[in-house]
Formats: sequence, structure tokens, C-alpha cells
Amino acid sequence: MKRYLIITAVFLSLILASCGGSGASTKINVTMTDFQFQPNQFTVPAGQEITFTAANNGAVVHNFVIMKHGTSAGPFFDDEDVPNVYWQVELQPGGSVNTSFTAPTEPGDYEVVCRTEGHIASGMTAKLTVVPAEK
Ligand SMILES: [Cu+2]
Repeated sequence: MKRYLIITAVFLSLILASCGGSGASTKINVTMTDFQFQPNQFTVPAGQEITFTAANNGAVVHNFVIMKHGTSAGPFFDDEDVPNVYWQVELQPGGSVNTSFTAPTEPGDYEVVCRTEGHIASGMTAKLTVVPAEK
């Protein structure tokens, strides 16, 4: 019986390991449209280099703006939100980008918004979840 439990435990841990456990990825691939991010939820490991690929399939300029931990742009992105930006990239209509950034070192949920005027109100927001990096 004990042996059976150990085998089961090993098997389960292998399954979890193969799934990456947390589901964190060092890659973000996002499509922007008028007015949303697809997908709109990302999980990355803390402090790691994140490959960021994005395409703007919309008709207007869109941005991918990660707000600093514990901050929110609120319903409108304005001047007072600028110091709270952790990282951002702007895409022209029909444009694409392939770049990278370093994930925040502090685990937690981070707000992602499009800072183009009126886009937050139109629902152009997403969530970046930072999880502790696996040793
Ligand atoms: Cu936008």
C-alpha cells in the first residue's frame, strides 16, 4: 500500500513538472485589436528575460503598458500614471514588434493597459501575473 502511494506521488509530481506547475512562460505573444488584448492574461517567472511578440491588427495605435506593482492607471491613463509605468511598447496600426523585457522581481498581479486615449474605458486591459522563478 505504501509503495503504491509513493509511485502515485512520483507520477503526480512528474505530471505537474511537465506542465510547468505554475504555467509560467518566458514568452508573451499577444494580438491587439480594437479594443482588446488576446490573450488578456499572462503568467511569467519573476526576474526572467521575457520574449515579447505582438501584432496590432487594429485600425488605431495600441500600447502594451505594464503598470508597476500595486499601481493602477484607473479608468483613464493620464500624466500622473506615467511614473507608474514598469514597461511599455507602442504599436502602429498593422504593426508588429519582437522585443524583450525583464519581468518584475516581485511576484504578484500587475495591471496591463493600453494607454491610447479612451482604450482602458473600452476594455483594453489585461493582467500579468508574476510568479517566483523556479530554482
Ligand atoms: Cu488600444
